Amino acid sequence: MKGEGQAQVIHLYKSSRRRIFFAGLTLVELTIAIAIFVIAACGIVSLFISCATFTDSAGNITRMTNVARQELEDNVRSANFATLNTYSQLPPNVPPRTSLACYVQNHPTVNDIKQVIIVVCYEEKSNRVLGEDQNLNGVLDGGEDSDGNGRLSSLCEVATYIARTE
Ligand SMILES: [Ca+2]
Ligand SMILES: [Ca+2]
Repeated sequence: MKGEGQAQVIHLYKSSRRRIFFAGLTLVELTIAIAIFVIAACGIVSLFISCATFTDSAGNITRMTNVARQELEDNVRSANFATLNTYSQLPPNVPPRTSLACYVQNHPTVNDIKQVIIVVCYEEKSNRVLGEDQNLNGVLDGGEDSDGNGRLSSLCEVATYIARTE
């Protein structure tokens, strides 16, 4: 008798659990669950897109800084010290959608040293121009000098001093 009662209790317990398990979700609960899932999914997708954009920009900055470094090695270091002056280059000498400007100025106190700053500006896939040269002509035009230093500026710059060797 005791065993039979215990079996009934177990049966009732199992059937109530099964009823709760198979009761399913109401429409409101389902709607809320889907809304939470959609919001979370949108956040994750936008995070992935942002990460891809930042990675692309970082790669471009590295490539364009290397363009500036290559210009320094190829043209500036081998140039005649006396005739080395400010100049700019446009494609095909530099990659497409890119401008390069080389600023040369005499050292304020030492005659035989010149400061050289090579600035590379470029247009990203999103049509955003990185650097102040908004029209990519290698020249500082009106309204482009946003930091007021009197020359083109960019994240992709290489600066050095060249000394007279002859
Ligand atoms: Ca310009
Ligand atoms: Ca500037």
